[in-house]
Amino acid sequence: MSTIDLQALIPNNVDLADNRQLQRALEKWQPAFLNWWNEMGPSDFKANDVYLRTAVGVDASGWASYGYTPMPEYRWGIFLADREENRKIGFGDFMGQDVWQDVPGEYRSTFRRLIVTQGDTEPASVEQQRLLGHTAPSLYDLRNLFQVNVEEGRHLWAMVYLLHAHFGRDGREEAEELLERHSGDVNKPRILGTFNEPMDNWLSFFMFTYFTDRDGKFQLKSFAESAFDPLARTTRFMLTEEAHHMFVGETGVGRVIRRTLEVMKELDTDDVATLRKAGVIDLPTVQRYMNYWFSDSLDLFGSESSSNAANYFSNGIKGRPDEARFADHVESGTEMTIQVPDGQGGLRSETVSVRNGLNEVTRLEYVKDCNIGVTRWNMAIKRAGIDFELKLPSTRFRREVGMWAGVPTTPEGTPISQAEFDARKAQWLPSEADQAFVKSLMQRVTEPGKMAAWIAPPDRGINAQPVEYEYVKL
Ligand code: BYC
Ligand code: FE
Ligand code: FE
Repeated sequence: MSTIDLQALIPNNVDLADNRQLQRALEKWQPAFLNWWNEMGPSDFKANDVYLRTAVGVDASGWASYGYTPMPEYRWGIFLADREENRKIGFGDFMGQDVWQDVPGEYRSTFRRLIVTQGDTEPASVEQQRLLGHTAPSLYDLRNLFQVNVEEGRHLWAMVYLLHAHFGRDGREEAEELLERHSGDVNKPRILGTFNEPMDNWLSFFMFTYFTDRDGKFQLKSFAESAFDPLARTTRFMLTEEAHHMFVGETGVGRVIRRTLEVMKELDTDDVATLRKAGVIDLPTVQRYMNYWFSDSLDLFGSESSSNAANYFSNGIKGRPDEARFADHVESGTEMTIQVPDGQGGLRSETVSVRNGLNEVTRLEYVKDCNIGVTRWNMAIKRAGIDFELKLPSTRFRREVGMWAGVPTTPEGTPISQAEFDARKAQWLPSEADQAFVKSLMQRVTEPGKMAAWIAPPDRGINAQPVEYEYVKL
């Protein structure tokens, strides 16, 4: 097991104290990070005590400690999962060889770009969510928002550690730039599309943590297979934190639905205007927000056919999520079929090598995982005796990256004309009126245990505390 230094300026289990040069470089980056947190992180609430969990180790049982902390004093640390003795590369052309403790020169720029792309999303999400604290539907939710935010901050530290430790001066420059690009900034935007989308309401926050943090899960799982062992170990530990982010999303959307169902039964209606007047979010609107964030997140997997993806896999840089579950770990000469637009308003099948199709393989695994929560939400709707079913749209719907980019389709994935898409868009995606309505519900609730009228209380509190616990001391 690795030794854990919690007293250090930067808590870590990577023996930072033994590498003075690296330690100094990271200690120099630390004030820049804190400065970024203060300027671009959660707006206000800096002095408030928040009931947060902090990573203090990597043991499955006791990795987290809970307690009150003002966010700027959170102990952002560097934690890698324990090293696996004799770990071998599990896929691609170097399958079976020893994993790498350092980056081979020929893959340096590829690794750097991937680590920077991953790192960029972490602070980007904090920036996107910075104003949400002002409209939290409860103290419980406020705490969860801040928990997600500080952990995304730690995920940035995880990537910055790799950049500093393995990429020399280039890595240090990239680490600085990670604090200089900003979500939605016209001159210096974040790298990936979704992370520049504005977020001004909690329904979007829950959809984002359900769908977009889940892209994080799948990308991190792919990195957890990497031949570059420090990357694999870093991302393995990040995944333990990630689970909570998706929990916030799944239970958040679930609670919105539960509250709507209560009012639908109480008033015995599914009339949208009546429900909105009663202050809850009608199910068709939930569906439209789901369509929006799901399709946005699909783009994050890249193009259906990608020579980049083939290169990552062949060279052991990035595997498939849970690589061990696949039968063939080399995929040399194997093929798969993808659906592409035929350019005449229809679709046709195209054969590509599995290596080129890996983004699509990962995307389809992701869709399966997304469906688990949707099924649970539908079960609640069914139990309430209401005839309505939420449904993920086709992976062809509203894409901006890949083969289907810019091809208008119905949510079922049937290609249609732009004119038809524009005419029906308000049925499928949040309209301005939907957005204005959802935003109008966003009023903060600060009494412990109390919830805004549009969301049901959670089943239980955090870390065995009651729901009425004072999760944030305002
Ligand atoms: N937006 O060959 P292609 C998370 C670029 S979320 C803009 O298909 P590839 C989190 C692409 O870079 C997880 N550009 O792409 C969640 C390429 O550019 P170049 C984040 C895009 O390389 C919530 C070109 O288009 N982690 O952790 O096969 C809260 C051709 O594309 C986009 C990662 O993404 C896009 N959506 O795959 C907090 C992992 N998609 O090379 C955190 C690291 C593609 O032509 N990234 N492009 O200049 C990767 O593994 C890959 O870059 C991608 C793309 C999977 C994203
Ligand atoms: Fe993250
Ligand atoms: Fe996350």
